Amino acid sequence: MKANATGYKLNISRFLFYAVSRSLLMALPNQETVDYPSFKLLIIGDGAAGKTTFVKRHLTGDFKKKYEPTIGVEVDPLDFFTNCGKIRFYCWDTAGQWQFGGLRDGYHIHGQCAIIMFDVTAKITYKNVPTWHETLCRVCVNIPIVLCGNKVDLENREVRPRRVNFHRKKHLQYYEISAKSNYNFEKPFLYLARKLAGDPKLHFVESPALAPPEVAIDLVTQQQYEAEIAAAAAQPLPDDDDESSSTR
Ligand SMILES: Nc1nc2c(ncn2[C@@H]2O[C@H](COP(=O)(O)OP(=O)(O)O)[C@@H](O)[C@H]2O)c(=O)[nH]1
Ligand SMILES: [Mg+2]
Repeated sequence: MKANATGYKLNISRFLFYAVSRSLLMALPNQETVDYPSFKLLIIGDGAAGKTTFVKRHLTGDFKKKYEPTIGVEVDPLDFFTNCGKIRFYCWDTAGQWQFGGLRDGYHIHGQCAIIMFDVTAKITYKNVPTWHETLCRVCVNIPIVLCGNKVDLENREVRPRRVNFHRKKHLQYYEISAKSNYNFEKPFLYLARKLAGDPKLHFVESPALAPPEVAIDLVTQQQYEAEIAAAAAQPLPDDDDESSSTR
């Protein structure tokens, strides 16, 4: 981000210094680093939730990705253009071999923000969200986190929108997404960018180049789901701790 006529608040300057000075910790050793704010973004969640598909929608990131076979991780640098300049998320995406044994703490270390993804058509992937969250929070204390329910383009939904409560208990942001249709692709990144910059008004001024949608989403149904989520948010949290116990 470069200073311009509008000037920035002190917290933005601190944010710039902090973000740039740490950039070497978040890219892989053989990976390009840049002189604008960059953040290590952890993408976690059950296998087949759609994490890799999601990250690869961003075409520039996919082009610049690096794979580290020894730790089984791929890091895709995703750039976004904001009203304060460029911001980069180094997206750490695990290869499948860790799915069953859990992730090592080394993967999480220096994580500055995270996306926890589940598949709305597979209830078990939502049920496992608390475990992913707990593992993450053991290493990364107080980082901004977005919960994403992916594959909302599919009709065989198992996790009803109003049953998604975990984010409310833990003060995370929640978005419904469909990686294959690009639905809400930018929302998680915008939320994280605003939190990291400490500027709730930060906005994107240019859309990133995305892969063309592979499927269409039924927007009328999805709007009903979004309304259901908004209505549920206005209700007290249900008492039962097992938020995935029912899909109805
Ligand atoms: N219909 C649909 N399928 C998806 C979507 N995202 C991912 N998939 C499919 O789900 C499967 C698992 O995706 P992948 O990205 O490999 O999951 P990962 O293990 O979490 O990285 C693949 O067959 C993807 O094509 C989506 O938004 N909609
Ligand atoms: Mg994957």
